[in-house]
Formats: sequence, C-alpha cells, structure tokens
Amino acid sequence: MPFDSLYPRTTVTRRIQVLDGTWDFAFDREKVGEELDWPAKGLVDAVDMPVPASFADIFTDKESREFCGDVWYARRIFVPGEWRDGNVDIRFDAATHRATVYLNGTELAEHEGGFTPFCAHANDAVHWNDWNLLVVKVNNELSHESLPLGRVKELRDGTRINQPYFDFFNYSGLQRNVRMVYTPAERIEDMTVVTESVIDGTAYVHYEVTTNGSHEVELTVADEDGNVVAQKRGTSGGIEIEDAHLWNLRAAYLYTFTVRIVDGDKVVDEYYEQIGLRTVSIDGRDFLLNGHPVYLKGFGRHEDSPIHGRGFDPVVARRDFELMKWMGCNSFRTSHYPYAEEELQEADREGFLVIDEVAAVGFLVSTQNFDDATKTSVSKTLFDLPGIEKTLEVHKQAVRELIERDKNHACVCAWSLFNEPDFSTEGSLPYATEIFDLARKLDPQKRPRSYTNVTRCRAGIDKCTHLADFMMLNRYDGWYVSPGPEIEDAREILIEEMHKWEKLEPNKPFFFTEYGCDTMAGVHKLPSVMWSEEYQVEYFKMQHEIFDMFEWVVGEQPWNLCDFQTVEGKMRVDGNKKGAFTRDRQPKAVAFLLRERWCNKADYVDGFDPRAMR
Ligand code: GCB
Repeated sequence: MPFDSLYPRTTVTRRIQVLDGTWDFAFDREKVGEELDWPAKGLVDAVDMPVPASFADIFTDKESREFCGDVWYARRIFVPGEWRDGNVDIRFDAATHRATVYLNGTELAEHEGGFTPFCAHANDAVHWNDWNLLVVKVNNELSHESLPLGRVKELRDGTRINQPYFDFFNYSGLQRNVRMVYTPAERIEDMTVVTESVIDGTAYVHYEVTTNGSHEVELTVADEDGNVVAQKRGTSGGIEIEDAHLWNLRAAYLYTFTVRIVDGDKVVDEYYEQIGLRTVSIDGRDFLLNGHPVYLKGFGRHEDSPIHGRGFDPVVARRDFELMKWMGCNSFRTSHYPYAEEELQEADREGFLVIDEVAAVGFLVSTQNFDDATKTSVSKTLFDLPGIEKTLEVHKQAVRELIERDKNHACVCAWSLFNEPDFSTEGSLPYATEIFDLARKLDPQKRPRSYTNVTRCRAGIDKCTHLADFMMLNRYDGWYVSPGPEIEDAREILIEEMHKWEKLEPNKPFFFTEYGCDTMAGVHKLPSVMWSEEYQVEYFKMQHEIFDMFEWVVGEQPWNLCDFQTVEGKMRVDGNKKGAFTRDRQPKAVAFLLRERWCNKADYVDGFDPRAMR
C-alpha cells in the first residue's frame, strides 16, 4: 500500500504518462453501467469531460450539478511494450469520494476516500504495446460511513440528493491528476526521513527505505546547489549533516534525498524527494519550529474556484500563494480535507507551515451550512449512535493514508484529526482516543495533533480537549453569536471564554483556526451593517484586540482566504462570503487590514529572523 503514497516522479528508472485531458463521461442515473458492461465496452451516450475537474459546474442544468450517485469516466490509453518487464500502475491523485477502476473490462482496484491517492496495478489486464480501455466508476454519495459525513435524501419524485453535514459544495469526480506510472519490477516502495535533532548546527537525520527486493540500497543527500553532503548504504540509518541549512518559516531550504537500489554498477531503481530539515515541537505555551516559538498567520482555505469547482488548478493555487505572501501569511490549514500534493510541495518551497486536516468534517449533524454549530449541546451526538464503529474504521483509514502521503513534508507541522466534532458527550472519548493514538503511532515525526473546537463545545463542555497537543478554536462571536448591534456582547462572551480556557488548559498553545463574517464585496454602509465591508473590518479589529490580550494565543487563521461555493441555503448567498478575497481572488477591505497587521507582526515570537542570517 505505501507505494500508492509516493508522489510519481520520472527518474533514470521510472517513466510517467500523464492521463489528464478529455475523457468520456456519463451519469449512471439508472445504475446500469455494470449490467451493460461499460467496463469492457465503454460508455453509452458519453459527453466530453476534462480531467482534472469537478463535473458539477460544467453543465447548465440543475440535475447534473446536483447529481448524486455513480458517474463513469473512460478513455483509451496506449501502454508501451517496453514496460512489460516492470510495473504499470494507474495513479489517481484523488477520486471523490470512492472509485472502482477497470482496464479492458477487468476490475483493478477500489478505493474509498476522495482526497488521498491510490494506484490501480495494471499488469495483469494490459494489452502490451497496444491501446487499452481504462474505465473508472466514481460515486459521490454521502453517508455516516463516508468522510466527510452527510446523508442522501430522496425527493418525492424519486430524485436523490446529497445532504452534506458540512458547509462546502460536495464537488466530486476525478478532481486531481491521473498518471500511468512505470516502475522497475524491483522497486522502492516507500521512504521516510525524520530530522531528529539539530545540535550546534549539525542536523541528525534518520531515514528508512522499503523496497520489494533484496539488492543493496544507497542514499545520497544533495544541497540546493547540487553538492553531495551525505551518502549512506543500507535501507535505514542515521545521517549527520554539518552546517545544515535548516528549513525555516518563509525561508525554506530543501535538500534532495535520492534513493537508489543498486546491483553492482547498475541502478535498479531510483527515487527522490525534496526535504527540509527542521524540527517541530511544543514547549508549554509555545509552538516551536527549530526551537524558536512561532506565531502563525494565515487562513483556513478551500480548494475551490469558479467552474473548476474543486478540480486541481495550478493557476489558482499559485494565485492563492501570491495572495497569502502579499498579506504576510506564513501558514494555512487544509480545511477540510487533504489538499493536492502539489500544494504541499509549494508550501515546502515557500516556507509555509501547514496544519494538515483529514476529511473528518460533519461530526455534528447539521444540514443547514453549520447553522447548528453554535446551538447548545444535545443529549446524543453522532458518537453515541449505533454504527459509529464503521465510521471509525473509515476515519482510521483516512488518517493512515494522509500520514503515509504527507509524512515527509517539512511544511506539515501538525495534524488536524477532526473539524468541529460534537465532543459534548462522554461517548466521543473512546472514538477520539483511538484516532489520536493512531496518528501518534503512524507519524514518524510525532507531530503535534489537534482538532478544531466548535462553539457548541465551548470551554468546559468539550470532553476531549485533553487529547489535543495544542488547541484550535473556531469562533464566530460577532457573527453567528451576538452579531451586528450586539457586537460588544460578543466581545465579552469571547473574553469570558478565554479566561476559562486559561484555567482549563494552562499548558497549551492556542490557535484561532476560524473567525470571520460573511461580507458581500462592494456593499458599503456608514455606519456599518452586517454583510458590509465595514462590518467585516470592525469585526476583525475586535477579534484581534482579544487575541492580543492573551499571549498564549500564538496563531490566527481567519475563515476564509476566499469566498467559496456551498450547498444552497438560507444563510448563503450563492456560497459562503467570509473570504478576505472574492471567489475570483480580488480583495475586500479587510484584506488590507490583515496585510497591515501581519506584515508588521514577526513570524517568530522571540524575534528570530532566519532571512537576516543568510
Ligand atoms: C465553520 C466550519 C466551516 C464553515 C464556517 C462558516 O465552523 O468549520 O466549514 O464554512 O463555519 O462559515 O459557517
């Protein structure tokens, strides 16, 4: 399984054929795809569909946009004959939310979970040096056994629609890249690199390589100028890198770790990763990077843009990084699912810290854009319902795949294991404990773990805070709670809660991972009213005054970088409008306020400036 997580790379022994582009696409309204043998014969009445993309916003009719069920993708692929001696895998960076892959009518793979990669091993079904029919069935139904959670509702005329328990559109399909990957028969299946410590400028690094053969393994580490700084033999061991260039906040440095399987002079397989040397840890109220306390500035985000939906778009991703850099950001959270691997690679290069979130959102039954999130707690939560053990299995698998995929990224500083779960009853504790323990066990770097705490479970109500290594608060006092003319009450409510946290969790750093208010770009009002740009600015000023009162608040990530699409609802005007930027990435007034604040707030609380050291 780990091979699925290795990002596909061309090397002296590996080849890639990109399968993005136009595929055949069909809705399977009557669920007849298998019966009519689409896996072997191809799709009937297919239309063109670009990959990667979400299918929803391409069509002009509502039925297609809201489609709930199976959709099919198909295309012909040419598999070179010279690849016969090795492995041919079809690598899906993501298929949302579950997929079955067929080649020439033979089922190759099934995968559950819409935001992590998987491979379909093709050798046994391939027509070598010939054209082959690749068919994928993708299903987007939500349930209590899917991450994220939701349910399917049947309307009076029999139409089925998804009802997400989360506040983003349930975009689906082949939303990320698809590649055919050739690797040698004897190959590198996994590699792990951990910076264990840095003492007097020397980085002590441990590495581990898994192969499926018995030939010798070599590791070479090169700096950014291509100079080899370390070499080792063996599948695991320690390396010392003297005068190490550490990976720092907004001052990244990446070494290239190249692994080779060798047979005498012959390179049997080669793979590489670009890795930053750094440590992350928590010390009392401080969140430390290389031993220096940091202040996180950034956003909760979404992979979301007009027409593409959640389809990975490198252009939008680049723009988002430029926006964040313009604002003085140094971090973001992958709310509410693992983002495309290319986003993390960019964060590695830009020196951004990332709180990496598993798609565990919707653990609070609410189908109205989180309208219930601020309501007082209920007697039974999802964790108390029969069947929750099935959700737990899916959740564990999602945590496994997230950590396998992202374990080597320097940018990943913490795991977010749930977004806004209703942890108000004791029933949540055994479930949460299993998830927290699993993440600790699987992560070779033992990164800090947490989850975002929801307003419904304010200080004193939440039963699981002791599991978190640091706290993440999502608060909307001044928007969902005491908004508009009541904003001064909101200030007091939040300050009172902070005083409670001060006593309840005296030894943990706190981040605000969501705060914000819906704002229609271009609506101005003096004096302000809710939804105007002026109100958004006043709200943010109030929030920041409160954060600055508590020195153990060491991070702020407003909701959201940009406006984004959600399910329709009475609280949403064509989507969620809490962005500092519009959905087409232009600033609202609050963007300038945040830029002013963050460009004048140091990345490191102790004044450390890695850029000045270069
Ligand atoms: C939240 C959720 C986020 C929503 C946001 C909102 O607490 O975590 O997914 O979009 O509130 O705007 O209501």
